[in-house]
Amino acid sequence: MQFLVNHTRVEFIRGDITRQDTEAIVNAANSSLLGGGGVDGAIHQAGGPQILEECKKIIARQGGCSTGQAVITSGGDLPARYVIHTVGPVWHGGGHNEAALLRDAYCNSLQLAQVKGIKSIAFPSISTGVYSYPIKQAAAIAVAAVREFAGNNELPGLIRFVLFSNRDLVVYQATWEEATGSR
Ligand code: AR6
Repeated sequence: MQFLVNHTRVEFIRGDITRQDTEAIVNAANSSLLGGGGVDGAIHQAGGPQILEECKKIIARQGGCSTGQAVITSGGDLPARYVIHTVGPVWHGGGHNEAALLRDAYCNSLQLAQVKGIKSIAFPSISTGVYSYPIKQAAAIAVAAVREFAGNNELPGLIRFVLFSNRDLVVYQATWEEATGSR
């Protein structure tokens, strides 16, 4: 499914983010930036050691990445030229600023992409795996952040949500349709 918001195409697909040929892909990382499981593990495995080397330089410079913030490395051996590493919140029941922090993770990733002049970007479903954020609530935040950003900015011209399961894809698409009244 794809939609146009202002100058930006927004797509929803089921797939593996490491296979995307967008200029940047987003990693659902943790604050250490040293890798982990899920998307993070898959990206470091497919992208090779160069990504971790660059993460270590960022750690030396700024000591990791706080929740809601984003940093950028090259894509190593990946088809994508860049990886934007962002840290979503761990779900603690919803009363610990999780919604604002998840929104920050999307907005700061998009902002960083725009500053770098990146034309296309792919997002996984941040925080809904190991970090246990309920998928419907996470999808509502992701969709709202992307819609608002695309409404106010020309770049990136393509924003793609890459969902790992069909169930997640259905949730994200339905959330988009509810938010926009589109079908
Ligand atoms: N492509 C697209 N989506 C994927 C892929 C893939 N290759 N692999 C998994 N997913 P998670 P989080 C989906 O746990 O919740 C790591 O250890 C997955 O099914 O990767 O933000 C980090 O180092 C789920 O829907 O990220 C952190 O410590 C979504 O990606 C922590 O996990 C996010 O799941 C971050 O947890």
